[in-house]
Amino acid sequence: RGFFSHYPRYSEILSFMSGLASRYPQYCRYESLGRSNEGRHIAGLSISLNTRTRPRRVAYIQAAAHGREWITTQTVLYLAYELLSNLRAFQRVLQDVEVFLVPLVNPDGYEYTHTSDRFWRKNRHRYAGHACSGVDINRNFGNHWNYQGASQNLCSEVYSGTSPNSEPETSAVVRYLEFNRHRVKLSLDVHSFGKFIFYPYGYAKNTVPPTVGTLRSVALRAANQIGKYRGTRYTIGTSASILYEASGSLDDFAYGSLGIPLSYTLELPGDEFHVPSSDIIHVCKETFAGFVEFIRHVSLY
Ligand code: 0X9
Ligand code: ZN
Repeated sequence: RGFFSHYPRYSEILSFMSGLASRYPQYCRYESLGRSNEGRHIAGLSISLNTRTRPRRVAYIQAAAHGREWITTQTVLYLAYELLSNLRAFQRVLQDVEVFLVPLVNPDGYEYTHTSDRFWRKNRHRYAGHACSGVDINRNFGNHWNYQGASQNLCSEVYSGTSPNSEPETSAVVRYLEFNRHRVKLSLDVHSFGKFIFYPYGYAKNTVPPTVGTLRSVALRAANQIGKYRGTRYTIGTSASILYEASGSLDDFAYGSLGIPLSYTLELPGDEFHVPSSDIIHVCKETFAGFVEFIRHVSLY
């Protein structure tokens, strides 16, 4: 069974990641950013041309902040696999750039979608005396926290948590990004579904960031690269203007709070959250071209 023809469980994902790290020790490092509510690792992979020197810039890409968005993890693991299998071809792109991947930000939610509820979105934070559980990790970041498109009702799908950054999954990501804030030039948060590339700000309508021109043109180039594989067409804009307002998301936090110049949320294709297994490889391949295009722009900063 090929890795990209089925949806792996948490433990299979971790072995795939540590397998890559041990197969390419000079180019790839496995690390845990912290642990989830239920104690699982928030696992990261660092990919660069030389693990002994520290590249000046970082391209950060994460997936599956929402448990049910299975396809997103696969595309990020495919990126790791393809980069490492063809490192020579990507020498220029990786010049002084480290690619840092977190394919499964919400391992508890992801496992829960395999065991109990296929369409679970949030993490698995339990509250004593409450029947409802879970915080939406993509409403828990500390930028305009709980301002719009988020809820303080813990039964809501967009429950923002007790305070900004209250969740271990969120703070693992924040700790990494804050520690590396001067090196991280790209933050890509991969979600599904809808074929969108969102740039900031998503917290409110008609909030245009100063560098909107750059944000748009890089997104346009990535969308063009994605389209080359089989014609998939993405829509580019802010989530507030083309989908809905939602505050406390990673994209706004990375750009607005940390000053990371290229910050996006990708919504992968699919007619629903579940993408058939036979389509995994195609989504991985087309998205790969987009990822590489985004990473290419990191070396300009
Ligand atoms: O609602 C979300 O978190 C994202 N869509 S999803 O269907 N995958 O849940 C979109 C987030 C876009 N970014 C901002 N609104 N800031
Ligand atoms: Zn999502």
